[in-house]
Amino acid sequence: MLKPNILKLLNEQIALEDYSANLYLAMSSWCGHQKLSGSAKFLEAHSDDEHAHMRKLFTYVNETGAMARIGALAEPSCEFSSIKDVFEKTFEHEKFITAKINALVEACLAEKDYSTFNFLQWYVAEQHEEEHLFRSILDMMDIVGLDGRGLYLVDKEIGKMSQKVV
Ligand code: OFO
Repeated sequence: MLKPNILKLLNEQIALEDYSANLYLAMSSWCGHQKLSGSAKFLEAHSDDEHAHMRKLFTYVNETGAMARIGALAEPSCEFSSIKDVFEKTFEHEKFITAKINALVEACLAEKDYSTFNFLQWYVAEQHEEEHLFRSILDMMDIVGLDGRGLYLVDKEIGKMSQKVV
């Protein structure tokens, strides 16, 4: 049985993963509008991954006998100054999500909720992967550059990374 504070944090995380899915979909839309089809495809696939992260939490909470809640979501921004701006924001967002997962893990330890602690280890590993993924995209932009041909190549490479990771 989940303690009330753990249930509250898990339900907040459900909303955050759902928000992440919408944020990446909004970013995909912006990229598509800029004719950056590789980035649009990648971010759309990543939005699906975030939705899967949300569903995984949803299932876990309901399996414990508690009730998963679907909270209201803020509208994500769809205004970006450049492709670099988009991916800097994805990286910042993932660092924010990592901090939220870490806070959940710490709360589980404080409450001696080892089952939820164990469940959350998947998210701990996932956040490592996601921060690495977005950092590597930013590194590629710095190395290749984003002028003319560079932008074309970077977008194409990002498109190749769009296979599902979940
Ligand atoms: Fe992008 O990560 Fe979910 O959890």
